[in-house]
Amino acid sequence: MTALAKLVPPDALAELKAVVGPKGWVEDTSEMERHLIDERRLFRGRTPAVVRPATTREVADVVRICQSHGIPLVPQGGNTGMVGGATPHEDGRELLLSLERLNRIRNVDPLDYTMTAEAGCVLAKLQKAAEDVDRLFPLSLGAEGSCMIGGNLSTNAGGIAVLRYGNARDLTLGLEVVLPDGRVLDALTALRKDNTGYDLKQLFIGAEGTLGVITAAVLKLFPRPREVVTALAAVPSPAAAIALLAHARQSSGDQLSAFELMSRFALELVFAHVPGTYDPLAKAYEHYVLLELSSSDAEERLAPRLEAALADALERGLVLDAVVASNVAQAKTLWRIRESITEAQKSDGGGLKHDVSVPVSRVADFIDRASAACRAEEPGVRVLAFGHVGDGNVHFNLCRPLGADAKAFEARAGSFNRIVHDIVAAMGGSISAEHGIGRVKRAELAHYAAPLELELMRALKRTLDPRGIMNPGKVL
Ligand code: FAD
Ligand code: 2HG
Ligand code: ZN
Repeated sequence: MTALAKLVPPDALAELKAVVGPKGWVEDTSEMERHLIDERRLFRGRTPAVVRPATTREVADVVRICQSHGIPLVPQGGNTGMVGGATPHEDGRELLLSLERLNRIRNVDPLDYTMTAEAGCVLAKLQKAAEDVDRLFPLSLGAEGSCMIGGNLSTNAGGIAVLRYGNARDLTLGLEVVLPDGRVLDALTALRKDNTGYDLKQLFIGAEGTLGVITAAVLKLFPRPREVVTALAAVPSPAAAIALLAHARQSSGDQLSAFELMSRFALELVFAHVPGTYDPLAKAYEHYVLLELSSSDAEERLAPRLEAALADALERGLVLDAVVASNVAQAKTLWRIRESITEAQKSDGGGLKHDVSVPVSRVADFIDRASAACRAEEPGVRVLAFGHVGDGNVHFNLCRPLGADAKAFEARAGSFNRIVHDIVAAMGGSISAEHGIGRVKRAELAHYAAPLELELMRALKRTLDPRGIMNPGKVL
């Protein structure tokens, strides 16, 4: 008996193939390959087939058929997730549900400042569609050329613009969801205010495909920035970076739109592994901040404002040196350094990731304590701490000691997790600020979440998905 026949009875197979047609059904192993390895290459999953529905109706029919036969499904968007949530398990007992053909922009409404897009739309395409009508869709992350809005919403993605615009949840007005029994929850409202009972869409945002399949969303748009100014500032310490954050917020007329911390080690990894990147400052410093001001008013004159704020910070000892980008190309060069850190760590051989958040005021203390504790555990460990510190979100990543075996180092994830996450928990922080739980952090969620929280999460899962077909073994 084939793996497919073991999972899908013949009548269900015929029904599924009839629903999605030949373009929507993939069994060829080489074609399936790109769906089966996660972004970090932590998992290599198996599945007998990838199902690729092209409409909400098709998604609903696929889910209904699978539910009635008890066939588990793993939804997948751009497969850029960091926690293995979109990868099927190794036993091949799940179908992979790719949303990539469900990729129409249904409507862009500049008057309402909204856009209605299907789950498989690539994020960069949505940013462009908003720009085409002189609006901004502000969700922005390094993977924007390949991640999809359904995946962004299912992970409640953050990124570099959360400081001004909020995360994916904050950018969502309405949602269309196929429930685990195949019914379609049509909550595609563009309303800014709607207090008619429970806000059901929130259940599915950040649920990582465990409660249903997001098929479309109504997203918020904003005025398009016409004046943007970007700077890289060398700072003496993470504590100085946080003081600079408070200063820049106040002195910029509330125009601060991004504030990212990077260490010298992060920059060096990028310069070593990412062609075309180079140090924009003459001297090397231990810590850097990439900051950006933006305004929809073209006459705002943000550059002199930022220069004045940086000069003031220099006098106060919060900044050691800085470069303000004088054109768009220079700004892109600065952002490229920041956005390439993930790729650089991957080229260095991977390592461990802790996507954590603490109150903004405790970021520096967290980095100091976690770095010292990890170095005490393993003196040669290379700490790669960077991230969206304007939101209190640190990517506290670890690279193996030089010369050490990559797999052996990864195998120590459990001990490093405990060290880092205990410090986070003691500071009232979160063990997953933006990447989610997926498969990688399941045990960590079970360890750190309050029993009542876990009980409520399990009750929701049982109520919506009693047969457990939606992305089993993820999150809970
Ligand atoms: P996938 O990886 O395909 O799926 C993610 C999860 O959502 C899985 O559990 C999957 O089952 C589920 N899912 C996908 N689509 C649906 C759907 N339609 N309905 C229900 N469930 C679904 N993340 C951030 O938050 N901030 C960042 O700054 C950031 N930067 C990144 C930079 C790089 C270079 C990379 C590689 C990743 C980055 N990420 C970041 C992580 C990742 O890009 C985001 O989590 C992204 O939102 C995932 O989208 P995706 O379409 O690739 O989802
Ligand atoms: C980022 O902010 C992403 O660049 C990825 O969230 C972080 O690689 C990481 O750990
Ligand atoms: Zn991030």
